[in-house]
Amino acid sequence: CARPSSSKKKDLNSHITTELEKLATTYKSKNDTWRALGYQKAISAIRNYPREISTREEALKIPGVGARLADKVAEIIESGRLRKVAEVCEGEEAETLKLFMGVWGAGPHTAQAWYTQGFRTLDDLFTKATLTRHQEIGLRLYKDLNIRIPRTEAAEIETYVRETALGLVGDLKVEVCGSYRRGKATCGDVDMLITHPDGHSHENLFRPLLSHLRQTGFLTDDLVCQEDNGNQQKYLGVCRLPGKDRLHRRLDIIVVPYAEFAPAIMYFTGSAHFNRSMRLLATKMGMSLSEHGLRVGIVRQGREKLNDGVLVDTPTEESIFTHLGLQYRPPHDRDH
Ligand code: DCP
Ligand code: MG
Ligand code: MN
Repeated sequence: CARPSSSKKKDLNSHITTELEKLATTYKSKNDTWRALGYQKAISAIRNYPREISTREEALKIPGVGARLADKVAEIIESGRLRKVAEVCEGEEAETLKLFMGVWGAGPHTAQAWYTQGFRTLDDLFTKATLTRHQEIGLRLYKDLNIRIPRTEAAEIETYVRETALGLVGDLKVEVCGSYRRGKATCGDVDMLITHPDGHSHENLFRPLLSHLRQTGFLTDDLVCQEDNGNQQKYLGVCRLPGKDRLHRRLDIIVVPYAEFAPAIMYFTGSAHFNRSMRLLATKMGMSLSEHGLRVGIVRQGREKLNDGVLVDTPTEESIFTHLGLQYRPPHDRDH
């Protein structure tokens, strides 16, 4: 779906999309990007379909659903499941790739390479694989990092970071974005965005904040510390709240200038799929949307931008939707 739909629809065909998702995920982990993308497109189309699909013919009429996919839809409608899922997703190779993809820093390519080298368990990776620094952290903390974070704990992490930040610079604006802001019950990580309404006081925060959080032992491992991303500073790492029995949790922090607050919070709230749709729509309208801002009057040749266009003032997320001719969608309505 190129155009983000303006209101949330009930997912009437989740029994179908759930089965197809399993295939898409497995193909992705097998690096069969082409096939994974085909399924992903069909899944989006089926999700946006406003009625419960009851026949093969009906499925076939949905754009993005071809004959072979319609057969699969029919099989799910009739039997509630897909035999191909067992075939493709439940073999030894698929299970091993899934296991290896759980290592932070390992994508489908690496997982496949490890499998080809004969590794089958995490212990094989520990003892025999050549690991990058990220993968070493991902493997050491494998168990913790593969457990999702309950909302309540994400809120505790937020409070911890917020209070540390406010101890350094007053009147900061601190927001948790990502799946948390979209209202999910559990989160893969905590995504925090920090800015300062005066337009410049955010500049002195990034390094002192990180060194404070390290000193207290809250940050346990650094993954990425990126300062050259235009005016935005980005930290990806691992934290752990003080106290007994706490798990290591993934934490992302971005610090942005106030002028970029709206495009940044929109980007960082996601979902990734929603962001892709919004950027695609902007492109079709001769604009360009990023976490830094919305630009109009972009001339393109194929995919290449021939000019920088003109930055428009976007003080709020609402204003970005308006510029794109869309109705506002609150965060909990931005999953697709
Ligand atoms: N993002 C994006 N494209 C990516 C990665 C991220 O647009 N390739 C944006 C949208 C995401 C946001 O950044 O919602 C945060 O990224 P996360 O990976 O933390 O994703 P979520 O918070 O949405 O989900 P999770 O619960 O898995 O963390
Ligand atoms: Mg997240
Ligand atoms: Mn994140």
